[in-house]
Amino acid sequence: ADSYDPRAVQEKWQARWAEMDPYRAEESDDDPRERRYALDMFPYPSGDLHMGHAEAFAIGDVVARYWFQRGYNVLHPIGWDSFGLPAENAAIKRNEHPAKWTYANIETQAASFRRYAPSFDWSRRLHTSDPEYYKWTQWLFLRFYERGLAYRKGGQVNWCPNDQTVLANEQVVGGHCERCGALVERRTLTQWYFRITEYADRLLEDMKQLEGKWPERVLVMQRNWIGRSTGADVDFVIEGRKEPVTVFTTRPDTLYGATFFVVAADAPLADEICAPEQRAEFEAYREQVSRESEIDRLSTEREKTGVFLGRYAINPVNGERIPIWASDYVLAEYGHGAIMAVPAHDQRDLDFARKFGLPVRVVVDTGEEDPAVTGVATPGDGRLINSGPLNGLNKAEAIKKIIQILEEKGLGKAAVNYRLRDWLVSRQRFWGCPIPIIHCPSCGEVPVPDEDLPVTLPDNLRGADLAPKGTSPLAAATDWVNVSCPKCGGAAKRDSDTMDTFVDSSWYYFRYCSPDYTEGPFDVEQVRKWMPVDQYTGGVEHAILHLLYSRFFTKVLHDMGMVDFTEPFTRLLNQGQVILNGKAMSKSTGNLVDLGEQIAEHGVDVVRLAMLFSGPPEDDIDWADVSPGAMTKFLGRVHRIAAETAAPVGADPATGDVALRRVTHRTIDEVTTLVEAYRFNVAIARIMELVSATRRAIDSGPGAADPAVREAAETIAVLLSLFAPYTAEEAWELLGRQAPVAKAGWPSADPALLVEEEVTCVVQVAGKVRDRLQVSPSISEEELERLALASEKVTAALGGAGIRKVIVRAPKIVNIVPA
Ligand code: ANZ
Ligand code: ZN
Repeated sequence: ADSYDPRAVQEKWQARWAEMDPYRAEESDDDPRERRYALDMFPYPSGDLHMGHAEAFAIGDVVARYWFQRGYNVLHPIGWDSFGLPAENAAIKRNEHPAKWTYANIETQAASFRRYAPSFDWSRRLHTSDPEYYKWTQWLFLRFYERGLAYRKGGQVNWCPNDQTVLANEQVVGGHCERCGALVERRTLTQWYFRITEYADRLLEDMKQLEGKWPERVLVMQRNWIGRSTGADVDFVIEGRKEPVTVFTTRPDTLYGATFFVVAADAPLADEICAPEQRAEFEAYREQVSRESEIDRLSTEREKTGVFLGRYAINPVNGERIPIWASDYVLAEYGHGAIMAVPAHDQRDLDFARKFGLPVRVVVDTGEEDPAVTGVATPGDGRLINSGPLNGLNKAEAIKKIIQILEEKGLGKAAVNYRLRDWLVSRQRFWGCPIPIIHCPSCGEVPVPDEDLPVTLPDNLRGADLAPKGTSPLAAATDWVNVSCPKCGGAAKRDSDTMDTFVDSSWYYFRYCSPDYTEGPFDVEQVRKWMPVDQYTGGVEHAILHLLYSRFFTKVLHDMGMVDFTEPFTRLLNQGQVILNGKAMSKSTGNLVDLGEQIAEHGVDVVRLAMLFSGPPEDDIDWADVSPGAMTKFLGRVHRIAAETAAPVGADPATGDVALRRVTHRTIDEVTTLVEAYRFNVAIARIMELVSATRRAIDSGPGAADPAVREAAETIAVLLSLFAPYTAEEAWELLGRQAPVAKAGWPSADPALLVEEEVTCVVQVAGKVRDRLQVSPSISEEELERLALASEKVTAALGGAGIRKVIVRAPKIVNIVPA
């Protein structure tokens, strides 16, 4: 009887659902339902879907399906993030165009999605590599350009020698390329940037809207990435230089303790001011520094290195002459690329001072031992000493006072600094969105006119044409790159770089609101109705990059008057990873489970349920620990209950067994709360309990013809439809109901059935009834024993005798046998 095979019903329902198309979002205002937007991070089409996708999309689908059941007008779209390097690498290897590999993989994934059956509105499908989409990526680039938010500048950039392209700072992890792991080099190149730093304050400030709705750790990561520091800019005169040099410090209170000055070895300033007699040494050092990663440079563990530049700076408050050094621990691109060094109170400065024999002067008495002796800097609070007008003040008072003094004398001012840098968006690769700019020898940078968009990629390049050469492969496509200038008509060249694919993914969720719109990137009216996204589900690997960029785009669109909100994603859920045997899955080590094989073996419902039942959605799932067999059995029990249910459709449940009805309604109540709190694993456990109770009611209770059994069976089907859609649909049909179960409507719990009933428990001592307790029918044996032993009447009956044995039959009898 338990021979239900969840795989057997998949094809039947997949075809029927495709016909019914039940998950269309309704655009019309005639639809009175409240709108909800459930968004999943869209996939990159690298091969077929994998276990990670299966988990993420199962989680996102629970939320969307719950909203469908609650009667909302739900937008739950799907698309593909389809530009990117892997397609290009595959094309080079196979001597093809990247589009071929890309769109073939998209079809494979789409077919797998159809089988996996998330509640998508397929009519809104988009691909970022379609000209209909990237036309608007280019349009947005041009709007950014007009607003001064897209600009080109020369400077030091991260260069991946393997991928032969630049990388954003965000794409360098521990000094290595995020994609291929190669050691990243620094190169001086002219590149396109988005001025995200202009939004640093708002990106921080608006996080208030996300408190309690986004995972705290994501907010912390964003905050740290933006890295706001407050302090002061202080101007130091350099002997023999007209312009003073500004330094940023978070500790202007320690200004009297500055005993030397350090310039980033790779900053132009170091090169400019280096004295002739120090030049050879400096240049050798600078060469060494150019090969170091930023992480290494900032490490406090490393031994300090540097060279004296043969020049001196003047401390603006006490006129002291301090030597100027070049070192790698000061970064060219942070603050002003130069610092005042206060070795007594900053550990890196102290390490440097001790290495090169520079003086250490304590200016804040923290009560700790002399840093010059201990080698340990004292960054804490204390009383200011050796500091003229600051003497006697504490740190906060001294900071305030010195800023006031500096501002009065025009020697400095309060300042805020950010770790965040502008976003480098140009890539020297083919398979990306072309930058819609033309370079004209007479007019300079000329935007491609809107009416000429999209600038499409050439489709005649193959294999070796796409190989990385250090410049974009597009530069070599002469037919494509040579154009006439839109302004003067003269010979000009297209910009041959393409955009970082994170640009494509920064606005796709707007496009879903009106995917076929031809008048702009999106229909502002539709966006106003659907957005912000109510629930965004995806991996924590996007905690910084994608989410920060999307937040930035939204704010720019807000400033352009195109949207009326400033944060795109109201709630964020980061699912854990699917691992195996305690380790990340990986092709190269063979530690891998194939989703297709799992589905072929167990069926979609079992895979989904196993994912969702294994733990809270945020936790990692070790596939070695899950039990698909148990899920198959459970689904079999659901199926059998539906098949055996004998009360007719519409039978009045009020005439049914009250005990089972209580379990049913308690389950509805609890599952509702649990789903809303994303505790899907516990919700499934509750449904399992209801299944057991229903089984008992059929076998040894009121029987299959009781209307309460039908009520329970229908409830099981609807609740289960969030987690195991195929079996739920099949059960629904067996119960004589009309598909789709997904829109059956969420049941509501009858409050009258939620009130805990009580039963009387008889407590006996040596076979004689001594007390009667009113208890819950579901009380545990332990709890009941505790209550019985606490009874005064029992204590009196025992009369000081010990206890030999307690026999508990919850909830009705406790029998105490005295010693
Ligand atoms: C003097 C001083 C005294 C500092 C002291 C700290 C403690 P955050 O918090 O990260 O913003 N600094 C400034 N520009 C730098 C650069 N380009 N590369 C490396 N270090 C730089 O750090 C600001 C502090 O880091 C600044 O405050 C400066 O050192 C250093 F007891 O100035 B401080
Ligand atoms: Zn021109």
